[in-house]
Amino acid sequence: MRVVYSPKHLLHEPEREVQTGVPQEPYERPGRAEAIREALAGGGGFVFESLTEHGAGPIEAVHAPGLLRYLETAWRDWRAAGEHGEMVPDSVLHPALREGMGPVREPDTPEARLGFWCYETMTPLGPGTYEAARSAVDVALTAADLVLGGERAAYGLCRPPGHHAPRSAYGGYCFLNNAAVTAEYLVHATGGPVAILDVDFHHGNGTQQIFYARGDVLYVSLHGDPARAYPYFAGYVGETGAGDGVGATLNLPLPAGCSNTQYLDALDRALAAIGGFGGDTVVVSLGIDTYGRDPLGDFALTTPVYREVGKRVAALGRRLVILQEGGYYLPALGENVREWLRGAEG
Ligand code: SP5
Ligand code: ZN
Repeated sequence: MRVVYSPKHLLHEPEREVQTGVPQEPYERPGRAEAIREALAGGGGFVFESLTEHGAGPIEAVHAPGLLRYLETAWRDWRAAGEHGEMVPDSVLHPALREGMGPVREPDTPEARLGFWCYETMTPLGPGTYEAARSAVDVALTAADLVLGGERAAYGLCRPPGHHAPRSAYGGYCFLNNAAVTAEYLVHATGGPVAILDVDFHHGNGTQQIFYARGDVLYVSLHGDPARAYPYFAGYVGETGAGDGVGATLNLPLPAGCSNTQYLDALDRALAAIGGFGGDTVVVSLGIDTYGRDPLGDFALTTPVYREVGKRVAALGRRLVILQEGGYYLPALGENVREWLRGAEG
């Protein structure tokens, strides 16, 4: 299988992440993508490709132009205002703050703009973040190009990940929604509908939000129940889409301790929904934080299940654009990704 990788992800190097007020070593760190790269380079017939630049157009097709402009200028303006450390907001735009008062416009000062665009404290923005986030989108779109060019499946080693970024905000270690940009790009390129299968441990609230009222992009996710797991405020069963998108969102929340068998049963439900939806291309948001030892997940999956998951997804008979999302247990991350991809090759 072709693998798209760029060393530009190394430019995003968080120093810490603040979880419930406690600063700690970042889980989302450069070593993640390097562990995956090393595992895939170590055998299994993976062929590495570098990225092709696609410009801002495909990004602005799903994100607010203001978000992209903000990410591009944020670090420079922060420094110009005399700040030094990486950027974490002290105040975010909670919807209740302006309940009944209509929208607020983007403020002018660096700290106010930060709380306007970023929705939590675990996703610091640093000097190289923007360039890395742009490279992750280009990695994803280059993988899509390989599939449009005739490959049955291709893998984009995206970092930073993307599925928590909605149209007009960033968070959840995600700045630009690589999978959403790619799905929209594929809708335009193929003229047909596109399905997204999100198997990261966390619900892809950003991807769901972007396509919630769209009937031509199906979003299906298996994840830890948001009643206990990040992102808490999206991913419930009752969320099935709005307007033209009614029926084009399917959430399958799963319990703590979820076993391989329970997981594969839920996967079969997800695949049945995708099979019943049109289109010939599926974007996979591939998170490996479902692994039993992952520090951010609470499922009990073991390494052999990943090959089986890849195999069942490939059995759909659709073209696959597989994009990396989460996965934080480095000793097994590369092997688990490799098993998934080998399964997907059939
Ligand atoms: C792409 C991806 O996998 N993003 C995951 C973002 C989740 N961030 C960590 C959430 C941690 C929840 N808080 C734990 C409380 C510890 N006191
Ligand atoms: Zn995740």
